[in-house]
Amino acid sequence: MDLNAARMSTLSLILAGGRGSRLKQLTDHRSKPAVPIAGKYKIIDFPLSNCINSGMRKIAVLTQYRSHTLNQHVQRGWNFLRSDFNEFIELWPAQQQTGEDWYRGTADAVYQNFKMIDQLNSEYILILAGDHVYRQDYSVMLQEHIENKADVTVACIEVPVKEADQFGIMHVDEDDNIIAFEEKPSNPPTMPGNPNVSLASMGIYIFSTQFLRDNLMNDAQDCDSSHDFGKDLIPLFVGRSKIKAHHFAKSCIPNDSYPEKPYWRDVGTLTAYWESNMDLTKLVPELDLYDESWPIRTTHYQRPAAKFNYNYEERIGTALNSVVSAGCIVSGSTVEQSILFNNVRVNSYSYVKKSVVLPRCDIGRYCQLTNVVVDSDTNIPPHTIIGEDPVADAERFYRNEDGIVLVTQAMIDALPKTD
Ligand code: ADQ
Ligand code: ADP
Repeated sequence: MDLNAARMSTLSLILAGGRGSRLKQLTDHRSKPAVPIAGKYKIIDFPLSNCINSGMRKIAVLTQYRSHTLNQHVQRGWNFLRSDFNEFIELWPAQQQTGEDWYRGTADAVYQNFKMIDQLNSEYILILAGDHVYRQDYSVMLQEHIENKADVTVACIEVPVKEADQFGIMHVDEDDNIIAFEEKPSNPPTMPGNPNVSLASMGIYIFSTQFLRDNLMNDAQDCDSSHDFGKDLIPLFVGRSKIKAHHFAKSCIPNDSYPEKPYWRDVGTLTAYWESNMDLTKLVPELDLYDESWPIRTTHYQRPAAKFNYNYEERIGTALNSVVSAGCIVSGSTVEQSILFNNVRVNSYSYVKKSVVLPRCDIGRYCQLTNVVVDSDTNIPPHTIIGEDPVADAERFYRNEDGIVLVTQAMIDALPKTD
């Protein structure tokens, strides 16, 4: 089968059902793939765009937890594929198809949809997480999977050993056969000859459909399984099946300025989320959102352009090293190294630094925000200072061990009223 036929015979499943509780109140009302990121996107726009750009255009998004804004986003912005060309993006919500249970884990989410999967007669299944920020050509990984005649191929990337307990960690031989795999090990093994780095699974898998079907059927019957790819299935294949590693560097779409730095982030924690937004305020970010050959798409609304009102007397009213989205007005205030999502207002004499302000927020006059993530639809009252006093921040808002403060409208509403 040539690569084009193989692409057409690949079904992409985006796992988008998890809560992502380490993002704290950001996932109170929405699932992690629906969390806004990088000024105008939602996290799920990255795997969806990668699929479209890779020519994998049969896509199902498996949803479960608090999926309203995710559904709305996919329905409104991602309904342009043509079913008469056999291309589609569908939402597959958990619907107790195999019994009483909702999706019990990532593998169970796929298992419960196998009737629908079988109807599509795809040779290959690409499994993706809905919560990673990166640009990847999945067809390069597919080609490797086919050339290797693998049962399953797992995408991998080198990560610092201090972060390795957050990932599935593997060992490979000189032919990239996976010879050991442990999910989130407390004592992560490092790569041979490099004690600072471990080889992590990116949670991106290509399966040959028949192999996946057989193994999911077995897993579903296993009472001891948590029905999770990383915890249960992938470790089981090691030593028994043809399980190969695919190095992300081969299929990453890099920024031309950093060809040696493949950019991939699992924005699992508040700090990782804040950092991946901050990455975009760098002079030349590693993640190139301006590369028109690999566009990241999203749902569009009609909005006016961003506006900046300068106070000539006080010499304030600008944004420096920042990403400012459509519909924003920065008025007589300073925004530095920050990301303003759409329709944000920053009012006079305020100073917003190293902060991420989600859609439709209003920052009142004389506020100072440093290292803050402001959830969408939050009105920060005038004279609010956040990021100066760790004790006061932790009392009023959510402040993590890295000093990142998360503010939501519910937290503002709970503040004692001052007249
Ligand atoms: P985690 O990121 O911890 O590890 P998990 O939290 O299970 O894996 O999430 C994977 C994806 O599946 C997410 O997009 C999530 O939304 C979705 N998901 C979770 N539960 C679901 C459910 N019940 N139904 C539908 N979707 C669900 C995984 C691998 C590791 C690997 C990391 C890389 O297990 O081996 O290193 O991804 O980030
Ligand atoms: P969240 O902030 O929860 O991530 P969204 O930003 O996707 O969610 O939007 C929340 C709600 O506001 C949704 O109902 C969405 O359709 C609506 N919405 C967002 N932007 C606009 C807009 N410019 N015009 C009208 N409705 C909008």
